[in-house]
Amino acid sequence: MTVSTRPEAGLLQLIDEHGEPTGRTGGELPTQRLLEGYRRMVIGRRFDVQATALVRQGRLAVYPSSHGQEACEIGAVLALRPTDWLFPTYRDAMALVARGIDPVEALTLMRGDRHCGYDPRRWRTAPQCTPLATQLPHAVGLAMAARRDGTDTVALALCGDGATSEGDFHEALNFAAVFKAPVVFLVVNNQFAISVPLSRQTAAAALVDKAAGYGMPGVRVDGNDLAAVDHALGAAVARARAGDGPTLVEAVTYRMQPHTNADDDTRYRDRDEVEAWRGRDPLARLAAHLEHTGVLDDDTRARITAQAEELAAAMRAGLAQEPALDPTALTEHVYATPTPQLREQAALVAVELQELELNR
Ligand SMILES: Cc1ncc(C[n+]2csc(CCOP(=O)(O)OP(=O)(O)O)c2C)c(N)n1
Repeated sequence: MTVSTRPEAGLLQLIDEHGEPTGRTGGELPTQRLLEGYRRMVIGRRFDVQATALVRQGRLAVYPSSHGQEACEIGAVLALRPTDWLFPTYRDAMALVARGIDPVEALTLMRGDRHCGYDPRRWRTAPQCTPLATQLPHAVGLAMAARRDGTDTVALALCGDGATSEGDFHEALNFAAVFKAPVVFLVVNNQFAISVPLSRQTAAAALVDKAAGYGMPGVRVDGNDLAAVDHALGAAVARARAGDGPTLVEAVTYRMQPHTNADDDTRYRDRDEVEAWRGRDPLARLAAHLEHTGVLDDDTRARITAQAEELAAAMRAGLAQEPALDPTALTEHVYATPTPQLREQAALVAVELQELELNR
């Protein structure tokens, strides 16, 4: 079974594949906000293309591309205030850059240097999560703690379609719904978990149907339509902030590239299917819409392209430098107060390093 047999009914779309408004909400589309979203999407795609090239040059160990998923990545960041928290996965480096994190720091994990290259507290962005779905209970925990502290902070957690089969996904959603945690779950349904298609991941007609089982609202949006993603997440974040509990948003999109550079997707998916999704490109669609409305002209395009090229040049320069690594940092940030075992491990590493130094 291929993804084209999945039901498309109930999909919120505000701008269609030709850039035309669908009139689905009845309201005006926020043109300036969408232009800012478009700017971040163009920069995000340039980041993604550059990161993919840096893998080929041996500068990155691995890179999971989010090419084609830009509306989800940028929509997630647009929905949040700087005081809110983002819980990304390994595929969401583009969202980190859109949040303001330095692109080289955003790629530290993919370089294989450390688990996280940025300060999570400063950016209110958790380290990118590699084990599937474990970021979801973390997001719920942070949201509960923020509420107990008397703040109106919201946590937004991203996960993939494959992550919905993990126990942590169910535990997080159930707990969040029962205790009305101020959290939003954004399932980026890109149709595949490596080689496993959605049809083998769930027997539900749509992932959003899971929301009802936990007693929370669910919205299914066209994940290649920034306006729809922004609209749905805006409402979900406002609901969480008002104390009305969590929402599950399923964004239906497609992974245009292989899972990572280590994967050969020609072995499990049809080229016609990939090409069909190319016609739904989130950037082209929003560009067409913004051109129709007159806010995207040649000058604006040139300015955005220049910003994207500047970022790509900074990535090339930053990743051309050999990283300064301190092996003793391995045991830092594990616990606020290191355990005796951790201190022992740190001491062993220090002794080994000293011996290496002496034998040079
Ligand atoms: C707990 C856990 N089990 C298995 C894996 C191996 N694994 C890495 S990525 C992946 C597929 C994830 O697919 P999905 O959640 O749809 O996210 P996507 O990569 O498509 O963004 C799997 C099974 C893992 N990282 N963590």
